[in-house]
Amino acid sequence: IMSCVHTSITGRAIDNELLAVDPINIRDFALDAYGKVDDSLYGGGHGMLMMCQPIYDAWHAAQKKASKEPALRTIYMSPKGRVLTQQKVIELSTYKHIILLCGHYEGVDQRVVDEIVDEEISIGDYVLTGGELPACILIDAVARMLRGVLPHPEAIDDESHMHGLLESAHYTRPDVWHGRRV
Ligand code: 4G0
Repeated sequence: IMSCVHTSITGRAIDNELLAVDPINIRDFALDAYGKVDDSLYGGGHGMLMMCQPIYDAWHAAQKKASKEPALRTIYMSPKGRVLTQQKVIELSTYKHIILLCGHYEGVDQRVVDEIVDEEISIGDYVLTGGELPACILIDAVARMLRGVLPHPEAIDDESHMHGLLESAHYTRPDVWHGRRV
């Protein structure tokens, strides 16, 4: 599911060691033989939730991998979070390490969220089956803000210029196409 980050500009950033993405499978931290990481809702109700223990153990493993210093930020990809903005993307691009927690089903037991998560981020007001695609989107948006990732960095960094690019139409050759002039 995370293979998209290895394509195109983010793929080249990974090859050039400007960016590293290291997925950790929470199922590997299950204690039983079946790899059980989910359970039914406490007190009843439909749906499944991800359990505290496998997530907490996976988070510890991620922190250990993120060099000796602790990861600077743990972000939970959740439709309940604040919607991602370019300003937030720029802020996140200043962190050396980010742990992205991706839940499935109805999300994650709130106690482990309270224990490990610094910030809850959404990519938009809709629900997906898991947080991995939102994580890929956050990774892509942050990656393009890192020095050396974009071939023409003058096209990004200052926001006024970015707004200019978003607001006006742009053209390339040929100067007439399907009867439409540049
Ligand atoms: C946490 C993020 C995670 C809670 C994740 C679902 C959309 C987004 C998940 C839930 C996600 C987003 C409460 C259903 C996993 N879907 N918009 N799915 N609930 O960023």
